[in-house]
Amino acid sequence: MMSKTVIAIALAAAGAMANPALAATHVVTQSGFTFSPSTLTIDQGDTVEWHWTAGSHTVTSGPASCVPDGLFDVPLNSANAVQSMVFNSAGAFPYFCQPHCGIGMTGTITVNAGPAVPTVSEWGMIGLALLTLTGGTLIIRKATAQRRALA
Ligand SMILES: [Cu+2]
Repeated sequence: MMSKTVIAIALAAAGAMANPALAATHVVTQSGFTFSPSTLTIDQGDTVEWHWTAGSHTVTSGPASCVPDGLFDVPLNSANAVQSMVFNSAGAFPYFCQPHCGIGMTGTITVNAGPAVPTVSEWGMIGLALLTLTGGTLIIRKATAQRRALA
């Protein structure tokens, strides 16, 4: 049934547009010789901010064996009190503080894969297909229904 397919696509498109994947910012605080929280799970595209409180530290990517893997390595000290990183790839990202890794100043950011979001050109094609199939009436009806549902 053509009309059911069109409605399904329109609903999916409206739903995705009403609830865009909002990137969040998470804070990891340096507390003594620990990162708090030491393990953090985030979504793809989220930002992690490391906040310094005292001493001289680093945020250095690499496993708890304290060998840098070269992904990132930034100071966390009075002159660099906030370090911010965006994680665009899914996976586990262990890190440590270079001076204090040996006494367990380590952490891990786990990045969950986000849902596949259509690209701008894909949205354009969906819109064009809907206009072609419906002459625009279905989109207007759906938009009106959505506004009523939100009110
Ligand atoms: Cu440290």
